[in-house]
Amino acid sequence: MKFFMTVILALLSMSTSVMAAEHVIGQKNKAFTKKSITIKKGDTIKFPNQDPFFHNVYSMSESKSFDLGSYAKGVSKSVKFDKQGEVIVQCAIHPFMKLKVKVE
Ligand SMILES: [Cu+2]
Repeated sequence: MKFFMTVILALLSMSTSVMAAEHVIGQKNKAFTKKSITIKKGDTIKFPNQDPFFHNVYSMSESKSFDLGSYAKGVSKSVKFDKQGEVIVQCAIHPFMKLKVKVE
């Protein structure tokens, strides 16, 4: 009985990790490749820099604040969104760059 419970718990934890999706939003031509995105709690967004200069992706939103630092072309960093809410993502180098992430 205990063995079956262990198996079931293992399967449950596997299915939740499979359900968490990874999204990709690049920085190209001084803009995010999407203006807004709706994701699920636990999902991850990858932010590859596709411009031949630096970007610095960050957010000061209440439900998720982070600063990925400035990084060059070809480099990609990811953020896991573990709380529901609306997150405004910006670039510290190009203040007009804006991405709205809705975490459901
Ligand atoms: Cu930038």
